[in-house]
Formats: sequence, structure tokens, C-alpha cells
Amino acid sequence: MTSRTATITRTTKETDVTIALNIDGAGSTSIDTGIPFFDHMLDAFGRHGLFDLDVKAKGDLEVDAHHTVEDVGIVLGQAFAEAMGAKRGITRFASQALPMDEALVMAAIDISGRGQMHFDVLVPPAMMGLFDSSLAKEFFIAFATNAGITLHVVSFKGENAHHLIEAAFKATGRVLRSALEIDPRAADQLPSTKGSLA
Ligand SMILES: [Mn+2]
Repeated sequence: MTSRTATITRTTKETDVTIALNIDGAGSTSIDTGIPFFDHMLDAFGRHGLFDLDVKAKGDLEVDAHHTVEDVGIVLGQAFAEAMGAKRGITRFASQALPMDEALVMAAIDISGRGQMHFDVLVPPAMMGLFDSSLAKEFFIAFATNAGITLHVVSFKGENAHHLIEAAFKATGRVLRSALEIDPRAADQLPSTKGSLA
């Protein structure tokens, strides 16, 4: 198998983001976005996805965290799209219900080639340091759209914003890992009846 890696840099007037990704990694992460709670979430995502993930972002945090969170989502999505490559032999579908204390969040994924995010996590308004809880949805929309995946993240229950958001990131890491796993029974096939996942 060719290596499933990508390094992407994106610079705008609002942010400067560089992400290096290895899908077939060991969960080794190095994250610095200037937003400690967001670093914590990306670290959890990488570790539970077993991705090697290096994220460096410098954004206009003097405005607020919005541009930085959204732009990291864009670049992380682009990195996955590039690193997935031809998608031959992948498992394609996965789902995971993930508890974190009182919170229970489900993620379901299709490596479809069509970028769609359905984020139905009922997160109460809260600030986790610089991170406004409403930014979680913005991140996931940017990520799924740019990765070209269909991703549903739904909360069954939960009250604490930190728990709900962390469960969403962990569940997403796990489903991405499972859906991108090479299925030995699939040989080198594309798991699609129409012969395309683009
Ligand atoms: Mn935590």
C-alpha cells in the first residue's frame, strides 16, 4: 500500500495553518492552535483515530477563535481528502457510540466522496477557555465538507459541554479510523457498486 499521508498549508488574511497527517499512524500528535481546549480536542481525535497529526495554526485570536477553528477544519479536511488517495480496499462505513461520563454521542460515517455534515449534538452555550462551544459545529462542517465524507454526529444525552464536544471528537476519530481501515477481504477493490467514491 502506498503511504496515506499529506501535508497542507493554507494562508489567508485571518489564519496561517499547516497540517501534516499520516492516516496509518500510531496516534502521535503535536498540536498548537493557540486555543488550548481545541488543542485538547485535536489531540483526542488523533489519538483515538491512531493518526499521526501535526497541527500548527496562527490565527486572529484577537478577534475570537472562530476563524482559527474553522480554518483548521478546512485544512484537516483537505489533508484527509489528499491522504485517502484512491480509497481502494477501504472499509468505507463505520459507526461508534461513545460515552463520556453522562454524555453519549454517536458518530456514523460514509467515505462517500460527498462532503456532508449533520451535526446534531445538543451542546449548551459555554466557554472552555477561548473556545466557544458553538464552534464545535463550525469545525465539523468545515472538516466533513473538505474531506468529502458524509458524517453524522448525534448526541443521545449529555449536559456538560466539555464532555459532549470531547465525545464528538473521539467518536469521529474512531469512525474515521475504522472506515479508512484496509479490509483484507476487499482485496484492492473500491467498495462501491457504481465504481466511484469521488
Ligand atoms: Mn477533556
